[in-house]
Amino acid sequence: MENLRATDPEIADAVRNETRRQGAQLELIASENFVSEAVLEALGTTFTNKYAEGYPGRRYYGGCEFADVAERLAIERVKKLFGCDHANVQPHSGAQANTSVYLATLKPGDGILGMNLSHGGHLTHGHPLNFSGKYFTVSAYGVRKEDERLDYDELARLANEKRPKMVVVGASAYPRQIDFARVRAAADQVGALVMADIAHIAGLVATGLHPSPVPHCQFVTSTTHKTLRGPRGGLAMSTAEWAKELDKAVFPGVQGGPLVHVIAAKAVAFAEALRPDFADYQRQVLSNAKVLAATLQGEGFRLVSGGTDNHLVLVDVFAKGVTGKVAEHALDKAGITVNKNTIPFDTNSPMVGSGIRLGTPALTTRGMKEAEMEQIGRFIARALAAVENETELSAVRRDVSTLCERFPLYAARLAAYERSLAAV
Ligand code: DSN
Repeated sequence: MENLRATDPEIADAVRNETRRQGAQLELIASENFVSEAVLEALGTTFTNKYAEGYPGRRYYGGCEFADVAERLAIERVKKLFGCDHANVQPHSGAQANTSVYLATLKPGDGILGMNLSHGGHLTHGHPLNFSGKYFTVSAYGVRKEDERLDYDELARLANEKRPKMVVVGASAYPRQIDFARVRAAADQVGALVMADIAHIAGLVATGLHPSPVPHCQFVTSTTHKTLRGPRGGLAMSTAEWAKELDKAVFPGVQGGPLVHVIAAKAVAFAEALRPDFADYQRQVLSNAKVLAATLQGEGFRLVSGGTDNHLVLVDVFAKGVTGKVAEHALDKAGITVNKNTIPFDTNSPMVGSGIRLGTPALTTRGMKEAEMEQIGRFIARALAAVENETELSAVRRDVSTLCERFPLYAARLAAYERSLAAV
């Protein structure tokens, strides 16, 4: 980072410190991951200089021949990964992908039926504070109180009663598999379209470890940076009949120029996801989540829905007398990064929450396996039993550091940063 150091030492320092931080703590945020060096290289390229409004072969700017190469490769690889008819790789984020689908299909005031955020859904699925909740008439389904699993009967009943134009399915804090065929059947009763947002589970879907929504939904959206382990960004897929409308909605409907360097990095990540070792990685993500869940249960924690079928675990810490907010803070002091989360039927506000959400994608990328998950489950239990005990939190932090040192992250990159900054 010689140039960065010379031009902007403050940012160089922040980059070095962030790289150190990622390696020195246990990253359990379910929506995060660590991209490969190849993805990072593609992100830091001259493609960032290029305007390429339009699509491959029909751009509004000259000089797009290599941007076309990158975008065509990204599209082909998505189609191979998910078996979809059509893919648009330009959305800057998952929220932009969802916005584009709404723009392609709905008019202001139309009805959407989405999953309640506090039951595990997402802001863009109709939350009142999000544009989706302001521009559309929203009804929300959730999970059953008795087993905290998606209530497909309620979803079907609401679809019949509210007659939405679009049913949205997908979640950011739901630890179980989703039955997309059942959602489509409910939507079909009233002629509604279905959009599945698979941001969290995309890597599992791509490797066949979670049933695919593609055969059941007109639209499938995702981010590219969670289980899929690509750069931060979005992705939208559709059936052939909606391809034109979707593309028009992404550009010029919602966005201007695409981020070509990010599209190139997405293409690299999709190539990585097509390799057989990516399926091994996803299998390990699942196995690690199961072991982490079982360890926490063994330590007396209640898990929402009693366990996990995917990459994440939602822990009801309030049942043990600690709020999500306090738990997040204590774990942070212990070197374990998580996010507080509401749990279904929560009695605490979203800023406090009764739960914490834990995910295994990032630590699995780092090479950690079942034995480390057991160790981490015990670290979490120790920290949460001592949320006000600084001495014990520091002791857990030391144990966390010892574990982290066994699984170096971006080691060569970090060493180069250190050398470069030491030379100042
Ligand atoms: N903020 C993301 C998550 O953490 O799941 C969803 O957009």
